[in-house]
Amino acid sequence: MIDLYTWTTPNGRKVSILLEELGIDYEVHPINISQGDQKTPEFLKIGPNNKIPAIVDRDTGMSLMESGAILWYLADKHGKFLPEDPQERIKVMEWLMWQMGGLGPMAGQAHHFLHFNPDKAEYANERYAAEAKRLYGVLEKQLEGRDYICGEYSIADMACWPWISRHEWQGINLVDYPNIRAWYKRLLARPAVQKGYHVPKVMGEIPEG
Ligand SMILES: N[C@@H](CCC(=O)N[C@@H](CS)C(=O)NCC(=O)O)C(=O)O
Repeated sequence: MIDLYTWTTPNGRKVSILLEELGIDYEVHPINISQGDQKTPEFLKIGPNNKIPAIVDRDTGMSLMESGAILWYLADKHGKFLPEDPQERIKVMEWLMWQMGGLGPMAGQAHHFLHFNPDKAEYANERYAAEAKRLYGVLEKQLEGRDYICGEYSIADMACWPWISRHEWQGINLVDYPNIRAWYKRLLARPAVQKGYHVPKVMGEIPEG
């Protein structure tokens, strides 16, 4: 049994999507980051960086923060969505790191400047719009001739997909990225992705792409 501390954001949804894909029991603990729940002493014992997501594995008592580490831990523990072959495995790590260090942080900044604070900081608007386009270009190329980012469906796809679901906030039209659009819809068709997206609560329709 996994305790999942999460909210309605891309980083949280990565983990709920994987938990749904694994089909394992988990209990959701909503951490409303708009109200500051992530800064309470109780939460900080589990997530010392005051950010969601975080988990506690009741089998071991271990707590874990950072969505990339959580995805890796759960996939490794259950032997799914992570290849056994060492070279294929490290390619999944490579794209997981690309999401954690590139797509997530840059798209997150694009949300702040382009979606929440538009037309107030020209330099930042241009910088993050251009960086979003660059990153989409990288992913578009990687998906050429592949159904999934590393060939087989893996935690690299689950890490990237919730960020791509917010493409409109990043000034991106998926029509301009046909490989990403087809991949986006491929994942959207999966019941576990739809269910995981709506954890801890429904926030409207999932963008269709
Ligand atoms: N690198 C972290 C980033 C987590 C993160 O940025 N979480 C955001 C929501 S998506 C958050 O909890 N923000 C609350 C805050 O910064 O106070 C991860 O991937 O887990």
